[in-house]
Amino acid sequence: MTETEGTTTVAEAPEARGDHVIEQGWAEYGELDHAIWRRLFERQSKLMPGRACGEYLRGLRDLGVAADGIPNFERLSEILDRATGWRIVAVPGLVPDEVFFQHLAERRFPATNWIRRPEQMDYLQEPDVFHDLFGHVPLLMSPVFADYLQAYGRGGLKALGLGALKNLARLYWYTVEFGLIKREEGLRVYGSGIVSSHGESVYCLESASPNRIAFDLMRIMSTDYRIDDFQECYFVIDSFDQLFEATRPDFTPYYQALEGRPAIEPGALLAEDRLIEI
Ligand code: HBI
Ligand code: FE
Repeated sequence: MTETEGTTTVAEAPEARGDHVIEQGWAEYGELDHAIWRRLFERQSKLMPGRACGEYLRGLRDLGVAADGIPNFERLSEILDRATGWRIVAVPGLVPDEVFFQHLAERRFPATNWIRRPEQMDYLQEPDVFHDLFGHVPLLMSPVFADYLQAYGRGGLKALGLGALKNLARLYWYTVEFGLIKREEGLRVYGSGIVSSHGESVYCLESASPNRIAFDLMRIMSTDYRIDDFQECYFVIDSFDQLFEATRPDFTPYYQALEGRPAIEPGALLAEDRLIEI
């Protein structure tokens, strides 16, 4: 059912509830949808060994996120639930912040149910089912990361209450979406925005142009980010435990300290930044 408000047409998903959850509509996917998934999956899977962290690779393997077509959320949720208590719910796209955080706080990952068009193979602004399933869901099989994302959801609800959403959204962006992690064998990717992007999976580890800065919570929560191009800086954690420990405390004093501080430009490099060499 579509209502037209003034000039814009607001497509109201008929079965959307207050939490914006809809049916995935797996049976409605056509051959083209599955063919786009297969192409994206094959191209990205080839890139991941040697680039994505071990927890991601094991999660992808254990989820059996099959190359043969868009997976069924219910089936994946059974596997995910057994591993870390998370489930996947279908949503029509980006949902309001408080709805998003509420889902995460209750271990539900909201995954978009549509897939990009052929002309969007290399880039699309809004997360589609490939970004959400291939990018986010495999790491949710890892207990420490699963705990972190639930803590992020709880923190988001609090940040909303304190008017500090911008600071917390930066943390999500520079960790969950574009985070790098240091390993014996070198830097590895854990960020979903990178893992689901063909170009950025290579760029983030090999290009000399972006800054790679050691994880620093206040620095990250002060730094703006771009949503329309490769990142100009990446933040590197030593371990998921480091990330989990750093974000365990109550953020209220952090938000107070950040109040009124000017944002740091994505490409800026500060004297106190500890640069990580590739
Ligand atoms: N909604 N479906 C969906 N997926 C997201 O990743 C998402 C969202 N709404 C808000 C949001 N992300 C971010 O703006 C918050 O992390 C701040
Ligand atoms: Fe995402």
